[in-house]
Amino acid sequence: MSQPTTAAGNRPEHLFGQPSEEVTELVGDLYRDGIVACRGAFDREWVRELGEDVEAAFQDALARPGGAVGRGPRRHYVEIHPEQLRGFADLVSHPWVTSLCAAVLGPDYQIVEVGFDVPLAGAVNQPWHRDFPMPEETRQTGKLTSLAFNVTTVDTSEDMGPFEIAPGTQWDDSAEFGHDMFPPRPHYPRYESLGVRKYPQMGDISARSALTIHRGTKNHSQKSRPVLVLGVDAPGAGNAEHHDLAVTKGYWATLPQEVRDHLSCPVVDELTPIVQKHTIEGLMMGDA
Ligand SMILES: O=C(O)CCC(=O)C(=O)O
Repeated sequence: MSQPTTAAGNRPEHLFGQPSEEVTELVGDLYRDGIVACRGAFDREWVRELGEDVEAAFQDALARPGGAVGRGPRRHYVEIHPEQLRGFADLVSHPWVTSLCAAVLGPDYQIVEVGFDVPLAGAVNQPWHRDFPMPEETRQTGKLTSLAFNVTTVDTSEDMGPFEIAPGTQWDDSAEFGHDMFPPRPHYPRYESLGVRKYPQMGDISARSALTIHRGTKNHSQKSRPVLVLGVDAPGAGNAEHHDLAVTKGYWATLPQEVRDHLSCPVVDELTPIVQKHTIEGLMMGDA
């Protein structure tokens, strides 16, 4: 059993436009670590509202067949439509989000996914994983073609089973990864030695490559730890086909042009609740 090799790129040679020094440094950190964060991007009141909207969407999804998908025991994932969140336009207009997307993915970046993970009390360690296989373009050129933003709706503490991520492993490449996403168990010591647990607080945003190897850990508390997921693609990255984002005509009319420019989803009379299709089969059983 051999350890993973590292793909071509871990330097941000693919910056779009002429970002400020601050954004250039941020992109450098993202290319190096596979994850970056913006502390206190929103106030707690904004996050409380987000938490209410996520909870309402979660209850709605649980009540519908196929409304929520398992991500392991006592863990759920739900994909939703943007207008289910009162704060959607604020989030996707936040300068930290827009400048990072533009610099990494280019000016025509596309929002392809809005959803949330809910690890409940009793959720167990997930297997180490990435969220999808490494795209051929990334393997060949070292260029990241998508970003996943996360916004916690609660203050994270150690007992809540924090998100754990192994910085730098977005470039790991191995024929031994199950489904090109799951490092086999003999690789675990590498991820355990690199792994960093994250304790985001209400108002923080993180951005990561979904390729950076990570896992949700065991929730020892009685609390759930809902976290919003915003998926953004470079043009042609292809993740939109795994998602069912749509907006109503009425909602579209309220959106500023700068937000519309990054939503290429259908504009419809009425929303259809999303039947989840982004299953990650290897996560269903949990790990330990
Ligand atoms: O626990 C988390 O915050 C993330 C869970 C996760 O990585 C997943 O379900 O794919």
